[in-house]
Amino acid sequence: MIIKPSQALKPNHLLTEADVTPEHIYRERRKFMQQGGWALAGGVLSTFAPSLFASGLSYKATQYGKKETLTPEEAVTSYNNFYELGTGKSDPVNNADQLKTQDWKITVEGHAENTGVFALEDIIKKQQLEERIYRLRCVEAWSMVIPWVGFSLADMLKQFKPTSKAKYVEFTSIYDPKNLKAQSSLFSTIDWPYKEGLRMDEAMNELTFMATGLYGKSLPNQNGAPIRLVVPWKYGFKSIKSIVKIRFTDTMPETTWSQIAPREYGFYANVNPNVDHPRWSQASERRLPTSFFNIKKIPTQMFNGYEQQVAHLYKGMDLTRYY
Ligand SMILES: Nc1nc2c(c(=O)[nH]1)N[C@H]1C(S)=C(S)[C@@H](COP(=O)(O)O)O[C@H]1N2
Ligand SMILES: [Mo]
Repeated sequence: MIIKPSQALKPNHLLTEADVTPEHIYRERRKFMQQGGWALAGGVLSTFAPSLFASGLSYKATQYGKKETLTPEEAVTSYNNFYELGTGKSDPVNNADQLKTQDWKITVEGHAENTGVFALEDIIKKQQLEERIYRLRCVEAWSMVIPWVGFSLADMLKQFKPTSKAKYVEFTSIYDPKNLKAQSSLFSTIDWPYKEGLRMDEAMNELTFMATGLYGKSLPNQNGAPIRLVVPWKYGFKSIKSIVKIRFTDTMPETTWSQIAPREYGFYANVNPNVDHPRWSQASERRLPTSFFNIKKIPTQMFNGYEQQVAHLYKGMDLTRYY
């Protein structure tokens, strides 16, 4: 979580124009699917469809983020924070095959009626996939706009029937030190596995999302395959990747970054241009992809621009204290 000045200003050499999926092509593909292209492909073009659309997911469009300019897919999938795969921004894509996602299971524990170990596919098949375009604002002061595919966390949590004792929900990422080299390193800052949490009302907010895909395809490993949280009004570290456990609790769970540096990273971590990180300002952000000639600094918005949907959750709370 430390931005070295050299890193902040370095041109991202990975992001040449040629590498990037032109947005108009993506938009056309998306329009095609929304207009029933899938049915057509299945019926008329069945011999061509598998090769053309093999990696495509079927999902419904939504209004979320429709007016945003998307961050190119190449940037979304090659500039990542995923410390299980290394601390450098390009480590996750380079070490992506260390993450083994076959036969993924999610353990559900705590204050709920329907607890146990569930195969991921059994959880997903009860959900209708949809696309939502959200801004992602990292606490390090860069941001992206990402077209996620997934479903609302509220809909998923309802499957487990949380009881009235459930005040918080805790999420845990994969722990696999045999394959994830960073987890067996003696020099890691993180006490593995990575953990995050939300208050129950935050978890049940309509914006809170579970992503299983992006840009119309299954999640790449470096983005937190096979399933990760997306909480668009909070700093990116809350959006925990590669989730293997969900626990309903009556007390506030410990979370990875607030354990490492409690003065710098709180439990709430709401995007807030008026509350600076102790070591840097949060008033503005770099919208990726940037280049040496174009840093694209934009002002940071309260709750990352989702104030209307979430401000009520924090009424009466001093946001300089509950950061
Ligand atoms: N398990 C896990 N989840 C994680 C992280 C991590 O290191 N490990 N990094 C977080 C941070 S700091 C950010 S900004 C986002 C980045 O998501 P992206 O790489 O898909 O853009 O993932 C978050 N989720
Ligand atoms: Mo982040």
